Amino acid sequence: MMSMQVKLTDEVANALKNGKPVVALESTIISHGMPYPQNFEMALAVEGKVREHGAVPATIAIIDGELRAGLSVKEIEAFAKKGMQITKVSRRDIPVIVAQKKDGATTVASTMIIAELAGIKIFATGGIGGVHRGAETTMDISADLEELGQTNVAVICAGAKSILDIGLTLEYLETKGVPVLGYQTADLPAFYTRESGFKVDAKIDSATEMAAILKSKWQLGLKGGVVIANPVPEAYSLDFKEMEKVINNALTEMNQKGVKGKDSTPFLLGKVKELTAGKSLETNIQLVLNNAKVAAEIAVAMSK
Ligand code: PSU
Ligand code: MN
Repeated sequence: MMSMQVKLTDEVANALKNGKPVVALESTIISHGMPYPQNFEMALAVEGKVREHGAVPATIAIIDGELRAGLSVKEIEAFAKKGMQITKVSRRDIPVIVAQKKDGATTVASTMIIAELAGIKIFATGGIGGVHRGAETTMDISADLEELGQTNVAVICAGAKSILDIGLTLEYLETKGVPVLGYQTADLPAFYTRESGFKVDAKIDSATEMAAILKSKWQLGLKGGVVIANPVPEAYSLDFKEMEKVINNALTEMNQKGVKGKDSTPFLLGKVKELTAGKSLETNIQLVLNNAKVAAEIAVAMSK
């Protein structure tokens, strides 16, 4: 089911045509999630990691209004260098950016949409968006969750950052019928840490079993995505209590400054990075690499 609506590189097109494993990667994490040049190095290292584990990477973005799966090194570099100047694009923003022939960095939601159009089932990233703390009054709930409820792509992530209300995020995913599976863990990781105090729906121990679950879901016509939570490697995990303090400070400053809407997540990510003096950046990079590896293994298992 390849689509004319997404422009693919030859490498990605050939892999999809021949049923070879492909892993989608997002571009908001490049332009809005990390500073240059670490974001550029990370994006290339993640592609390398996917290849090392037997799959073809397809970094997803919108360039000159075209939906793209598979970018050149030059294009990745441009997204890394331009950073916040590139529009952060979620589901609602796609038609504007396409019609106006602009560039867009895709979030989890819009990367899932483009991956599905291209015929890619497996997607690796850092963390998903979710229900924000205080959502009872702000109604700030990431479009990523709605997308997970309706688009058939599995997202391998390190859980949800505790800038979010993780308990409410899990409730929302349950309502939408989205399985939250732990890769070799019963604990839901909280991005920087291996535990959040919450449990996943099921602990799954191998890529082969993960692939079998994804196939069952979609063969049964159960529409929607799957969250595959893969904890940050022990050596890079940060202290939970310390991160709570940092996050509370970031949230206080956000509320004081009146930051909201689509600026909320990038603001909090930037603050956390600043308040941990860059220590969180290394953790962020390492967990994305680890997710790329597991995603490639699951994509390989799916293709068998
Ligand atoms: N969480 C992270 N790093 C990120 C993001 C989330 O730890 O880079 C990005 C992803 O692209 C995600 C988006 O899809 O932020 C969610 O933004 P919002 O909350 O505005 O939906
Ligand atoms: Mn939001």
